Amino acid sequence: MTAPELGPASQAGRRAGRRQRPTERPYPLCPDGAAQVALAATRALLRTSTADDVAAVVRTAVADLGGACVPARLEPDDVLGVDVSLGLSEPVLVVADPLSVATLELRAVLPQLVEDARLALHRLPASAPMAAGTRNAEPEALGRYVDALAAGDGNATAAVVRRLLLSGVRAESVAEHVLAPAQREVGERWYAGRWSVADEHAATSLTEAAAASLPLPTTGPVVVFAAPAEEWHTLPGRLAAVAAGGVRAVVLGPGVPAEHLGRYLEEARPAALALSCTIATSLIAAADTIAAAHEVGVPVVAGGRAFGTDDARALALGADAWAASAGGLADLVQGLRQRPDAGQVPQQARLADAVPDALLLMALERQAEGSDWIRRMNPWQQRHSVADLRWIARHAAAAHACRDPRLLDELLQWLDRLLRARGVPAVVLPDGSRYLADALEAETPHVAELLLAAVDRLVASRD
Ligand code: B12
Repeated sequence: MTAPELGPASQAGRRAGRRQRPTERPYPLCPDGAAQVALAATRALLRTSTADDVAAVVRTAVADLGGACVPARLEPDDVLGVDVSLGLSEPVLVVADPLSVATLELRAVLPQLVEDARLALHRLPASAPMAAGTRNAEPEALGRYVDALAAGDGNATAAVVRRLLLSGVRAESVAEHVLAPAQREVGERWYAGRWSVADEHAATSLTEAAAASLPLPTTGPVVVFAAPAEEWHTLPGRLAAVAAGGVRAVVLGPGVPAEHLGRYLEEARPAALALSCTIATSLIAAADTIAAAHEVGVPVVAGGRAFGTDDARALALGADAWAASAGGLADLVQGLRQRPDAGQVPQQARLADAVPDALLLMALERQAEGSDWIRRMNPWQQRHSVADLRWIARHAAAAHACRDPRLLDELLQWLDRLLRARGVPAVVLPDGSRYLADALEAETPHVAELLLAAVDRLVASRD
């Protein structure tokens, strides 16, 4: 039998360039017998205080029983079919001579040993190894996490996160490379009609728990993470906060009314407000939030999906800076000053944002005159159509406020794919949007004009 390959923990330790413990035995040498080795290993597991310790006990026990640990990717022969990586590294298999007593003993002892090691990992204090995190999550971790989400297995999602942290992965990387892309995948599955709203909620609740288990950065200037009123997407802000190394992050969670946030900021006096916006219908409220922060002298960095891919929307709404991700926030916040020329939300944008039901119903009735499909809708579908029209009007309002017509293009493309995937005829969206623009014309001509131009672009893009 050859000498054992590097075990999982020492691989992780080397990659991270972390301090290596001396290679002392984690328990005394046992004279003979698998039962003695198993007992000594279990006792040693009870004394472990780090993930490296746990992995070392397993590795030593495997060696004492006459086996060796080999990374599965090396496709070793004579494997016993047990992964002893404990999720701390890539899969690691145990090999032993199939004609030896070692194989019999390992078969008898290994399952319980691995189970005991898992329990030992579970009771380790989360904080110490987290603080030592220095490396990024491997891409496979995302796959493991999404599989656990899809299975609705909260123990498994928690275990993936915990093992990543225990193996020295930075909390920032767990947020940015595992939880955030996993949630985007959740959104894709719902959007494509593969997952119901209930499936999405079930998965999201597991990620909310996982995100809450990640430590927030605590050293540096205080940055308050908040969302404007009506914004329910709290995860983006929380994950951004976890990833914002070099600041002391305070997370307020779901949308806060501008006036209340202003009062809070006046007391807290943070270096900056990090404003997170995911849906464009909360952008006008975001402008109010920015104004409230400015009133008490707090500069604002805007971020999140709704602000798009450059600083145009953020600056038009009065923010002092925009960032695509929270990684560079600490530098950005240093010396961040309130801009003197913060913008105003145009009156027409406010009117269209608060579009009355009567106007939406009028647009739908006019559309029904020329469309059998709309006339045959049941009351539930009608309510949905009115909601869709409101959604479009509010995006047009936000596009006007941000002086960014791309915002409407994104919305119409998104709705077009969504409605078509759910069997709605292709003509319904452009027709409905045009009737809506007609209805908006009298009070909010700029908004109506923006909408009509965007519908033309949508139709042209289909040809
Ligand atoms: C989970 C979820 C929800 C949950 C939110 C739960 C929660 N606790 O957050 C609930 C069920 C409440 C929800 C509701 C809705 N949702 Co939703 N939701 C999602 C989903 C699946 C995941 C959100 C998420 O966490 N994303 C992952 C985050 C981490 O990524 P991120 O947003 O890019 O954020 C990163 C960066 O942008 C940055 N960042 C974020 N904020 C900030 C701030 C600063 C200052 C900085 C520097 C950086 C930064 O850091 C983050 C971490 O990397 C998304 C899909 C998606 N693609 O995101 C849909 C999604 C956002 N939702 C969508 C929709 C339509 C809705 C609803 C309108 C549905 C409905 N009909 O009711 C409502 C709106 C409710 C409201 N008023 O806000 C659409 C939006 C489409 C559009 N055109 O705008 C999406 C894209 C789904 C889809 N595929 O179509 N949703």
